[in-house]
Amino acid sequence: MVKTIVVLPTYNEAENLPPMVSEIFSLGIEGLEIIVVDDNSPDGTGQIAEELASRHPGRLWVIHRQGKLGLGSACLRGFEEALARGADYVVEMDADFSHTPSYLPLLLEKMKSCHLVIGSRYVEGGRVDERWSIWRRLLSRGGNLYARLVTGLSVQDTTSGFRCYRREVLENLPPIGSEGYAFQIEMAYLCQKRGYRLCELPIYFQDRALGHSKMSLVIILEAFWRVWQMRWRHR
Ligand SMILES: Nc1nc2c(ncn2[C@@H]2O[C@H](COP(=O)(O)OP(=O)(O)OP(=O)(O)O)[C@@H](O)[C@H]2O)c(=O)[nH]1
Ligand SMILES: [Mg+2]
Repeated sequence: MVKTIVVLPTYNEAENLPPMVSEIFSLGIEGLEIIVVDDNSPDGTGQIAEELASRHPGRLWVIHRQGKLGLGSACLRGFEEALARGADYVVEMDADFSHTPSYLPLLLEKMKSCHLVIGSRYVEGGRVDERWSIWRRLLSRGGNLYARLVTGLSVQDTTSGFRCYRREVLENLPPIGSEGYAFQIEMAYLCQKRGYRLCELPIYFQDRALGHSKMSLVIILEAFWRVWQMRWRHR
């Protein structure tokens, strides 16, 4: 049986985490477990995660970090734990319902012939929330184009954080310092450089209904310079 572990990084997702967990488990995917990586959320998400862990013994694990240390390092911590728990497939997804749990079976199906599957907004059949402003659309599209031009990445959606990695891809990772969108770009770039097969699954990305976005100008600017750094570092 293939063992799949879903890594859910959380920062102030108290309202979203319980329904996310129950939707994921209700899909009935055999051998699926969840690892929540919480950064000491002031809204008590970490405590809620602990309650979920006791409600789902042996199927849900919680990692607590001391404070908001960033999405990239939260994912890396979750990946490390997933490998230690014997995962064959490691899924990364947001805990705010922008990444719809019902795509998981399709994502896993595609893994049979790929090393990394990206839930993609920019391949045919994919799209973003209709409520996105023209500016957000331009930023996301423009940022993707820029990242692809600088790195030579073949995928259309380089910044999507809805993904599944094969175990071997996450073993022996070099140090990765990126945190936000740059983290997603760098991980994809590393995979491509190492000759792994990258695939995309069209998804509809819906805006979060509850809680607040942690996206910031710092995260956007980080991606703009990091793409040059990663090209040099993983040459
Ligand atoms: N552990 C941890 N999780 C984080 C951190 N920053 C964001 N997250 C989580 O990462 C996921 C994505 O963050 P969002 O704030 O939704 O950011 P986004 O999806 O890029 O932006 P929006 O589309 O505006 O929501 C969510 O599950 C967050 O709770 C962090 O520093 N630490
Ligand atoms: Mg979000």
